[in-house]
Amino acid sequence: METDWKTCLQKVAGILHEVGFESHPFKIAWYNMNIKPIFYLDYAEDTLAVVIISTPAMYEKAFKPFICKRDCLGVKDPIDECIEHYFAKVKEAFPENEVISIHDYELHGGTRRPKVLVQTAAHVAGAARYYQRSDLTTDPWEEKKKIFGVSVHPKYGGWFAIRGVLIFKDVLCSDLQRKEPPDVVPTDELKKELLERYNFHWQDWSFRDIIPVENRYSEEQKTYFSTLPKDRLQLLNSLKSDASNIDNTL
Ligand code: B12
Repeated sequence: METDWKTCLQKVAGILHEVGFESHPFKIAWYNMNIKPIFYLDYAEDTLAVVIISTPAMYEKAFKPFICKRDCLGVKDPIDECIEHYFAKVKEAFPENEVISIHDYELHGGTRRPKVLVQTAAHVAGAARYYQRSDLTTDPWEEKKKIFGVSVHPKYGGWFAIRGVLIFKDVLCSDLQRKEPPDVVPTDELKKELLERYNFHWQDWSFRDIIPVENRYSEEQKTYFSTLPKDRLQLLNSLKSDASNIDNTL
């Protein structure tokens, strides 16, 4: 029997939302129409895809319990391992369907080109607006200067990450309605400020507070992310010794 896209979305949300993720659907056609052909996702236009965002709550609700339950040997990045665990959980819930997952960090061999442009995906899904220099009416930077674009979430500003996409290869969503991502950074002045903070001062976290937010990363989470991956093992060990982090639902 053909799977209904609405049922798919409900199931995905049921697995991910309680542990601090958001899921937003989009059609493959919406994604492909914005980008250069070299980045296309090669699926039928009406194929259902879902972009997965981690909110500030993911660290406490998914990551800490995951770390306490598993032996992370430092082979892979523990955050990546945790996200992979949850993506796998979603796939397991769809034994009848072919679900393809692409993580934000996956690159094509050789070219090192990202397999998915998650900022574009989150924009077309209406989840977080992607601000680029081309959005400014007057471009204030030197033409040759590389200015990276940045996504802003209506509730969490810059306090989130876009973890990847799930593609339901055999599920079509012809009647899915497109939602415009809210333009929460409406003026040229603020857009310029956002792009400057993101490109030149990203380490001070300030681009994340470009708009008032509902929730941001805890101090502990900030410490974790600002610690070099090679030094994170010690932090992880202290998390493990705190029994209050243990959750038996994994
Ligand atoms: C490579 C990479 C880097 C590289 C290069 C940055 C770059 N943007 O190219 C480096 C190492 C420098 C980097 C650094 C950082 N990164 Co980085 N990075 C990536 C990664 C893996 C790929 C980006 C990329 O190469 N894109 C390819 C280029 C060509 O894409 P593009 O510029 O968007 O161009 C497309 C659009 O313009 C589109 N397009 C054209 N017209 C239109 C119109 C519309 C309406 C739309 C929607 C699209 C669109 O078409 C183009 C393609 O043809 C992404 C994750 C991912 N898979 O997307 C994270 C990502 C962009 N990074 C992220 C972050 C947070 C950072 C850092 C702060 C470090 C960190 N991890 O904490 C710094 C900040 C940048 C800085 N000041 O240095 C976040 C950004 C989150 C956000 N809020 O936007 C991402 C999304 C990772 C994530 N999981 O959330 N990063």
